[in-house]
Amino acid sequence: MKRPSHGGGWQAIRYAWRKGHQSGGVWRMWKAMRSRNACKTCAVGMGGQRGGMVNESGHRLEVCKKSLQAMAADMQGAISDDFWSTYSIQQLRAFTPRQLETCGRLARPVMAKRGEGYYQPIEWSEAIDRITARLQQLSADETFWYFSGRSSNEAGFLLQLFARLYGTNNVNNCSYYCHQASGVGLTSVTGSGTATIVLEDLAAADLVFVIGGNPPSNHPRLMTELMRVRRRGGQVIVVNPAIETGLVNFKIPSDVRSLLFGSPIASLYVQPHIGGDLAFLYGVMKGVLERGAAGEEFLAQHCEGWSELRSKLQTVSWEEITSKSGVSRTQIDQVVGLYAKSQRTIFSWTMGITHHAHGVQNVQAIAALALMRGMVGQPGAGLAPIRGHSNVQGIGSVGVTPKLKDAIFDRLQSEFGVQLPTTAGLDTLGCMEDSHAGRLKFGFCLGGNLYGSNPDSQFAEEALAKLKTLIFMSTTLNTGHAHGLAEETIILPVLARDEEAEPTTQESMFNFVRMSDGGPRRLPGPRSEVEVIADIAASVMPDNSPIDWNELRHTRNIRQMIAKVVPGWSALGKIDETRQEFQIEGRTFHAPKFATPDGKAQLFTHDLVEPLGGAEMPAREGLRLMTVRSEGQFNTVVYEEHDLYRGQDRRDVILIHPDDLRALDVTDSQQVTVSSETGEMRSVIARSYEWVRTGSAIMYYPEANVLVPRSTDPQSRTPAFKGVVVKVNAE
Ligand SMILES: Nc1nc2c(c(=O)[nH]1)N[C@H]1C(S)=C(S)[C@@H](COP(=O)(O)OP(=O)(O)OC[C@H]3O[C@@H](n4cnc5c(=O)[nH]c(N)nc54)[C@H](O)[C@@H]3O)O[C@H]1N2
Ligand SMILES: Nc1nc2c(c(=O)[nH]1)N[C@H]1C(S)=C(S)[C@@H](COP(=O)(O)OP(=O)(O)OC[C@H]3O[C@@H](n4cnc5c(=O)[nH]c(N)nc54)[C@H](O)[C@@H]3O)O[C@H]1N2
Ligand SMILES: [Mo]
Repeated sequence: MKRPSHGGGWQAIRYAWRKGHQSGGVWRMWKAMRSRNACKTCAVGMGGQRGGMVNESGHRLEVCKKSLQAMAADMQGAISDDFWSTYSIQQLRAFTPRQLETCGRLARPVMAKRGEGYYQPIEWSEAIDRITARLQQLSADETFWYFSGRSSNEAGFLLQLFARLYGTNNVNNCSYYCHQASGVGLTSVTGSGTATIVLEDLAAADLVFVIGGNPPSNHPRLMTELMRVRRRGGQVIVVNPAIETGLVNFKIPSDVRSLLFGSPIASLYVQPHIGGDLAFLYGVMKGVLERGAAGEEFLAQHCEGWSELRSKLQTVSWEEITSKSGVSRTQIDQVVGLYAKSQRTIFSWTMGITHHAHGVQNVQAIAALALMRGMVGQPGAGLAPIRGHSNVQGIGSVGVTPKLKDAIFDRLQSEFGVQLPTTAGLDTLGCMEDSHAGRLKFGFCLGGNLYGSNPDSQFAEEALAKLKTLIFMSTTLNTGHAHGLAEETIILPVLARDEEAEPTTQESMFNFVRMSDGGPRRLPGPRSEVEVIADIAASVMPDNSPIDWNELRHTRNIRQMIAKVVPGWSALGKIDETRQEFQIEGRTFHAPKFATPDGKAQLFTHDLVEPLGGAEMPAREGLRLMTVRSEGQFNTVVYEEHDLYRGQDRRDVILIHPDDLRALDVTDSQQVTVSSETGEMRSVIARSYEWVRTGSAIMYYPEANVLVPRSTDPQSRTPAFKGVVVKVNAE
């Protein structure tokens, strides 16, 4: 398979037609895509109020392959009852992620008991009775509650409320494996953990940094904005150890000129070492300082910590910067040149920044670089972590975190007369570790694939196997349902957000909360997430609860509660009448007044991190591995085995620079064993890949999680999914 010269284009449009036909006709798909429901994939923030396939700032029609894939998956037929007696769990374990996803929609509750070898369909009432009995036997801190960012604000709020009234703070969401470092980093700097800008700001920026992300595949709608920046004569600087096709040239399907001729995206492409961003960012800061381009007045008036940072920049040597970053002085100077000229710069980043043991430091350094030239706190400039799951931000806002914000905690207690637990709650990896140690007995997963998304797959499987009971609320099958089983595992089939009888709400990455209308159910079996959670809660706490769980079977009543307790969300109380989306107060900074106690932004100073294994590690001793998504997957859900933009026809590959392959004495497409301190993968195909920098290698997640150690960033507890040292040996 050849690597294409551009991303997007006709292939995306052809794909849309094909998917349309597969899901019962192009018209059926068109209607589903145009319904007023927030997009199911990334969090760039589409749809809802404005109808599907329209972007957040305007009314422009956008085509995104990912949302078509997610939609087509939800439009599949039901898994039939005889499926469960035909395929044993052993057989399901041999299914690929793609095969599991395409088995169809989950339509009946099923249960697997260890030793029986098969899942068996059970009635809803039996499922709820069993869950109730288990919870009544356990003490609350023997349980944990994991949430993926696919569910609604209402389902998230309700389940965390139940878990806390049951008595535990072991409540967390997939953000701990994703943007937690952005949340922690940004909060430490601006006092608020999310983007400081709105989508319109991108239309005013003259320079955009895209650091550690692959938006052509993962946030395709952002590509339109990047194209426009270039068309206006602005610049885009990409920082990524790998050259991603679509970041060089992209054909935007909804733009005729771009579709025909392609749009250049990166004006400058910087390839640091994996993990070399911190040193690179310090290099740019040092360059800005030396050039006299620092905004001294802004720094004095609106920031704390400048004198420490300035002396660090004065003393750190260029030699240390270039060796630890892997970026030449000449290239750093080019970046400094573009940045020093810019009036309005936006810094965006994703997992290449957060999936490191120094993820928070990376984010603080990006923010410091921005603040150095006053690029936070004015329109058209700012900080934008590009979020993952479509509602991961909302789930966090409404309280799905181990520690509730003080304001939510206080208001819940005072407004509703409830008693909340004060014990420390566990984060996601903490739950896995405590399960492994036998301290936890019961897990509840609202969506997601906890097994598949974890580092150290072997450990994850063992940890979940030690649980007595594991409950999933899911729409389709994934590897977790085959590999991550407890003594007793129950899967409850739920509706997707566009099939809900009642509206739900989601929050976009730019802090807009909007309503999804829901829609007609496609299958008779699955139930609404909110109804199921309310039923379980009512059954576990029948009489002695100050909360009327039956009332909370209706999403409108949950919204009333959220509006009362979550700061900045009061407009949610009126959204059923107004249907008006709203922006959460206090998060966008268009003036340099920050949400910190003194209103100033905080600058942090760091020691530069040495790339794993040392900057000069020879290939024979090890390669730095990043585990990434392909064009055809959404997290642990794989829709296509090939990776279009990287020109790969299969997933069991490791992409290595040709110079490193030569040093390893391995030829293109030869079989190799890849090993790390954590695990080993045999029969991997080594591919010669000139677009990754030497010393680095690429493999696909979730399969490569066998190799990823459980080392985390101490500040955010995010695993270093992009910081793994592996050895590659020919077989
Ligand atoms: N189609 C699709 N869309 C998605 C998802 C999906 O799986 N599929 N997932 C959603 C979710 S939950 C998320 S979090 C986002 C993820 O969006 P991304 O962060 O774009 O996803 P990854 O595939 O993890 O890509 C990481 C990128 O970082 C680069 N990188 C790796 N290590 C480093 C490093 O040390 N420094 C720098 N500068 N770059 C590095 C890689 O080369 C790659 O281009 O996408 C969301 N959208
Ligand atoms: N090695 C490595 N590991 C990683 C990453 C990496 O880059 N490298 N990325 C990390 C990141 S950024 C993330 S966000 C996590 C992802 O972690 P998770 O969110 O846990 O995983 P997903 O694969 O997105 O979960 C998909 C499943 O959600 C269910 N689902 C889909 N829609 C709905 C719905 O509407 N309701 C409910 N209840 N269920 C639904 C389906 O059953 C589907 O199989 O993985 C992390 N793990
Ligand atoms: Mo994510």
